[in-house]
Amino acid sequence: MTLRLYDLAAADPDRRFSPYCWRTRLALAHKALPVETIPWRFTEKAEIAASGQGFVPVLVDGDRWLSDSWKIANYLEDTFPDRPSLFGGAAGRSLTRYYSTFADGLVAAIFPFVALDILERVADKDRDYFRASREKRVGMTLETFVAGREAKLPAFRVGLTALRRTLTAQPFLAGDEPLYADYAVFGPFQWARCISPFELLEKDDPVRLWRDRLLDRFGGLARKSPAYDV
Ligand SMILES: N[C@@H](CCC(=O)N[C@@H](CS)C(=O)NCC(=O)O)C(=O)O
Repeated sequence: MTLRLYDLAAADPDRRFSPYCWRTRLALAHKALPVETIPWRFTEKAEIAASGQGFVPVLVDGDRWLSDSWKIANYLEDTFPDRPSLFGGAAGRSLTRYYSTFADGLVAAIFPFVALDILERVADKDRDYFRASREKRVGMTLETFVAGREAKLPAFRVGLTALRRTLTAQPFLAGDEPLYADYAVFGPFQWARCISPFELLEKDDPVRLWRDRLLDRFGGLARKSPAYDV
């Protein structure tokens, strides 16, 4: 039975922009598992109610409804053990949890650069919900939150130093070939380029070159998705 994935979409249903859904999509591709992706909007909570919560990714495997990208990655690893491993063993699984958590922090670090760009591109029916829920979260208007973003860029880029040094020494976080740790960290960068024309990474930044290598994986799965050339 084909797997189904509820995947966050903008007004344009082909513009998929969730950092968490991108992790899952690359994990499914890594395991060579075909998936039907279903465009989902923030306010379509009823469509994923069977998962018992209101966030995507939601993966449907037969009568099983799974949520949370980390749980889904573990489910895929355990359910399809004969397919290429996402973690590279038990120690790899534990270490990957750190990368996944680190990547959650990247989502928060990138949000001040892209918050208004998201607002402009979400479906009409999502706009009020997105503004209200995010302004409550950040404690100010999105306009104030994003103001002067260029000035915040140098500190953001310095914050990527450990990532940059690692990716200067080796092509992927997992070594010569990517594993889920790479997909987890890639998600926030793919989120940004799918929803915002703001240039987060300099063209010759090793982090950007690594991101671009991942864009080309799986027949260009992530590169083919609507995005900005930044
Ligand atoms: N911990 C979750 C986070 C998922 C998440 O935050 N998803 C966002 C989309 S990027 C969402 O569905 N938000 C719904 C909302 O804000 O109502 C995971 O790793 O899957």
